[in-house]
Amino acid sequence: MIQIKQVHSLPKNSTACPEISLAYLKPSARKIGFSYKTDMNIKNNRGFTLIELMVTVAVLIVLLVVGVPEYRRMTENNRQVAAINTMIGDLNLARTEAVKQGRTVTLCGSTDGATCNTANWESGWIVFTDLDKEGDVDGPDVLISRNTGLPAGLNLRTVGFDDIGAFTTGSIVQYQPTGQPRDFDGDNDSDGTFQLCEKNGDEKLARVANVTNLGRVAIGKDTDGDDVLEDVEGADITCP
Ligand SMILES: [Ca+2]
Ligand SMILES: [Ca+2]
Ligand SMILES: [Ca+2]
Ligand SMILES: [Ca+2]
Repeated sequence: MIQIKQVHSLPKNSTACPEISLAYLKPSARKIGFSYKTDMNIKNNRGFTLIELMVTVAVLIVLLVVGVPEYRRMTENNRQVAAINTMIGDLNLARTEAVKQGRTVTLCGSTDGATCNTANWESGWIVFTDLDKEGDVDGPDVLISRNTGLPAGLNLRTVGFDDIGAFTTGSIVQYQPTGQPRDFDGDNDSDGTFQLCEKNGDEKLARVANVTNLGRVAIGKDTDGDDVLEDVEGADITCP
């Protein structure tokens, strides 16, 4: 412990504090004080030891190995949920408008926002009142909703719905004023499934929206516990 026993005399009436005024210390004491301060600086500014550096790098590697895939999976999951929820929203909208307006409402894959021209729903789709049921926005028909396409890396396709007229299989669903999907071939079976898949084709990552014969929409379930959701008929879906 450093004790300063000797100081120069202070001028009379001085208010300076001898304990902090180095100018009044003897040169030897000033030297000791300077040395102490320098030691503190050295202690505060010392760098990492090799072990500390290795521990830090190891922690960073663990964070990257564990955290990056988890973050990517969470991002993909959010993207899938948003996409299938958008489709479910438009299915419910189409059904509601068909019942409310008492006319057919068509929902179909569309790349141009005006015509039914694709079964690849990830490229976009439209919802519109369709008085003549011909799958085109003409006469009194009104465009109700339009989706311009899903993020890259996703497929959205249908299975099970009736093939309607000359349209490409799986490209069109028509809601009747009863709220049911149109039964084009009269076999009292008009349900179907929308399945959202990653383009890598992994069924375990897919999302499913099932449309019943009554027109109700429900999220697909996995009743057999194999991590693959099932379509409206109860079969595991298959990604394209
Ligand atoms: Ca029409
Ligand atoms: Ca049918
Ligand atoms: Ca069916
Ligand atoms: Ca299953």
